[in-house]
Amino acid sequence: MRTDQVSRRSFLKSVAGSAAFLMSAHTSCGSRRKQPNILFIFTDDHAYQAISAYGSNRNKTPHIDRLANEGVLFTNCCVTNSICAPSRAVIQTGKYSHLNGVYDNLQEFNTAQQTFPKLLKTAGYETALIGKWHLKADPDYFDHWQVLPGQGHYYNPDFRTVNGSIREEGYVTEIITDKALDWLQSRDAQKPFLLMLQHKAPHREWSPNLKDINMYDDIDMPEPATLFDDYSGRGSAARMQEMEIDRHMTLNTDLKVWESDPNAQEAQFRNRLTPAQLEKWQAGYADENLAFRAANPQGKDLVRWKYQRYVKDYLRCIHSVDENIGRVLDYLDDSGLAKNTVVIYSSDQGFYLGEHGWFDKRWMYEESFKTPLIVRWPGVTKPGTKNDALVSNLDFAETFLDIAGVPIPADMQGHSLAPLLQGKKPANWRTSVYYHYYEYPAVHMVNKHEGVYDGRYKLMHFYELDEWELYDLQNDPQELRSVHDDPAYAAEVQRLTAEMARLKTQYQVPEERTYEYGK
Ligand code: SGN
Ligand code: CA
Repeated sequence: MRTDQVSRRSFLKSVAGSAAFLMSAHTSCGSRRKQPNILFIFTDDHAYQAISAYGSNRNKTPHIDRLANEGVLFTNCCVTNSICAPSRAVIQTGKYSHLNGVYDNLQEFNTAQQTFPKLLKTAGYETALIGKWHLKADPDYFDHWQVLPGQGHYYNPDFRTVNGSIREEGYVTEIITDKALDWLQSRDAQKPFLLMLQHKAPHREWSPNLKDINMYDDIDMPEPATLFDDYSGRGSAARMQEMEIDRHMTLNTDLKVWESDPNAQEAQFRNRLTPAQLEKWQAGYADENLAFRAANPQGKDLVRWKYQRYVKDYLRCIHSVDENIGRVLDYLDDSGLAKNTVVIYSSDQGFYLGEHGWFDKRWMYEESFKTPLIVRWPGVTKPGTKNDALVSNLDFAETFLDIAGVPIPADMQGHSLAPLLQGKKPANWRTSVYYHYYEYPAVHMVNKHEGVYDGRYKLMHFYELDEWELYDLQNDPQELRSVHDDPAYAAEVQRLTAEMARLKTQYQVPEERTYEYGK
């Protein structure tokens, strides 16, 4: 069969598939209802391991948990490409990287293409984007936008606006929340709204709100079981990476120990922090840093110290995210908006909090492949539900359109989650997901790979190394031993290889691999 026939067939199939979903979804959440508001609260690098509703053994997130208690928590939300800008482009378009054009963090998003906020706007929604955007081009298809330049800053952040750049004094998570609340109060109350409230936190270098800088000082955070992983059961990619707490996390910038040159660390803050802020920041770390220098830990002890400092700063950032989500939820209650507002909490991807000795993301391994997803849809979601269906950030755009009663374009590649949110799992719900990470050779040096996951098995292909890995998550939830070459798993390898080929046809993944980083 010619490739154009294959793609035409799969196109027709996907049109038929979407139509079926549309019909079922629209008869139940239909356009006769008042269009609900959509509040999408999004963070950057929030590991599900750091949410108490997901079972964190390290912190409490009462406000995020409140959403879970009042809505649905998804335990199997997979990203298509575990990195920031690509994830955001997938969410805007409902399409994989090879179709939306953003394979890595360097590429600019083509804002001329179809996005779900544009479709909602056409359907009468007032739309706003506040916070981290990371897709370079002005997001001027929103009615209102104020975004951080690039990664943005934690302290006294700048914002890109229609009127140029402005600097705000304070802590970024609070300021983004303030701006979101201001917009909610000043929007056109006659229209339903879409608000994308997108935090910078808890991105590297994990700088806390100064008021929280000493939170957790007196406790030891539990260490993950794989903190000292030796990668012996996996392929060479796991040994080639550069994201180890031990070898790649810096004492100075990442861990705020201004060791040899006391001014080096301060220098980057001096331009941003007011003298009063700088004093608090230095005082916050001073005692621990002194003790660290006196003890001068080495080897595993040093890794342990670094882990503690890292994860505490990370969790301090999460504390502020959670607290500010609480402010927004209170505002929804007080203003009467809560009952007609769907609130979604998610992150651009997961993150390593010392699992496998790592920080960062990128891999198809669990911690970075799975992202938090919690949805509260008053009157629709059953409070306190957990849903283990295979869902994806590929589905977000379709879901938001469906919630609004707006037709889902046939070229979007995911499926509306509306039936799942209503407690009904369609009989033909997907049974596998396709993954593809591209950004290499780049920071953290994670090799390109693609793969397929079916809820139990994960097949991964590091194609430039020509190495395959297979994990049986039921027997090996931490993914410590690839069973790809174990004859006992030959049938699974064969089945999943065929399944990946099928998914690549369905998603129109080009056969030829032309992507090159930086080109
Ligand atoms: C920066 C970070 C990296 C991180 C990328 C991408 N280094 O380069 O650790 O992987 O961003 O992050 S830093 O020292 O500058 O913080 S992403 O979330 O934007 O994809
Ligand atoms: Ca990110």
